[in-house]
Amino acid sequence: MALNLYVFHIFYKFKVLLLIMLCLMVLWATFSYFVDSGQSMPRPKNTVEDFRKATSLQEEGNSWKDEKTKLTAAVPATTSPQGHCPALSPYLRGASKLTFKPSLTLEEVQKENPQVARGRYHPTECSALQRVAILIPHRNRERHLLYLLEHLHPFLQRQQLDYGIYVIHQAGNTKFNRAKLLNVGYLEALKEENWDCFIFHDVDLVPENDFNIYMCDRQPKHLVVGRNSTGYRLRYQGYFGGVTALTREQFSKVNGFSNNYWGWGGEDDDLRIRVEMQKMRVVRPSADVARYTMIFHNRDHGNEENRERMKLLRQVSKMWKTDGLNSCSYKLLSVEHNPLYINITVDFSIQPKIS
Ligand code: UD2
Ligand code: MN
Repeated sequence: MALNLYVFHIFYKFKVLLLIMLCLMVLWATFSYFVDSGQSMPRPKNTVEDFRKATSLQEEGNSWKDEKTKLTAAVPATTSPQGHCPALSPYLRGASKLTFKPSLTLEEVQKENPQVARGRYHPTECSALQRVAILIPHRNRERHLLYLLEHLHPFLQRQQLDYGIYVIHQAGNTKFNRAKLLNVGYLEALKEENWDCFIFHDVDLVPENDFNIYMCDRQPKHLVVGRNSTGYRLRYQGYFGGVTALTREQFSKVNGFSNNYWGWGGEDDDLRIRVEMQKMRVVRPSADVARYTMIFHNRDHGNEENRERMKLLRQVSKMWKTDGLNSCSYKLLSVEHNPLYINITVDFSIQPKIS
């Protein structure tokens, strides 16, 4: 009897153990199923991650999170037929190695861009999110202009933008005035299209990564965090030179650039002060996409350092209302619609130098 009881007890324990093992196996099977299916889920593509980085706006100082959320919500996530283009263009490639062929000609660049006409392009598969005017101040830098056009046209088309490229050419030998040329570009470009966004662009800066999106944001945007010649680091806190993007409203709110900076330097800092005075903040894309190659050059004749610039920079708060878009007078010599860009030629020699 005692033996029977003992055997029964052992058998009972064995059954419980078996049951526990069975439960554990079921649990294990269920767990590994979910882990497996988790792993087999498609991971976001690198490009998508890159884009998130590219569009995650950085600000000097305070948190930008609220604006960032609003911005993300404002752009559609996918392409609808004949609707808006997607926030993330499917044609973006990321970082590219730039080459500058010595024998390149304008005709070759034209051939490479058959869809560009009279300096303009717009995507046909969807309607672009912004109409963007690229304004390039220019004198005596034809080679740089050629390389910029070669790289910029395909770059902007990959971003699915409705864009126009304006080259604002300063005629004659008077001191170069980059800022005033850009004011002229803004005023003249608006005569032929109600552009949403303006990109103020040095002729010698070529973007290296097409995730650096040439669209405007809720705040003025500085697109050059780094360039080859400065080890891809921001030159100084508050630096606003090279390539900037302001909406039509942002630029008109600050009364544009000052017209009084003749020669090299200061005009970019003046614009930053104007922006800050209007309680706007400079934003930048992340450092890994806001990268440029500056084609090597020496200081040009006629663009010598402006020794007045420190004095001018101390007067911005006094001057900005009366010196800018509303006081920009110039002699317009011509507006030519070339295949790859619109060329605006102006003469500043009849303008008295105000300082
Ligand atoms: C820096 C800024 C630039 C501007 C300048 C001071 C960067 C990357 N760029 O450029 O935005 O603030 O300092 O004025 O920090 N240009 C001509 N022909 C000339 C002279 C100038 O076309 O004879 C145009 C051209 O578009 C050029 C731009 O003006 O890229 C700026 O001049 P720069 O390249 O000589 O000056 P840089 O490189 O120091
Ligand atoms: Mn330069």
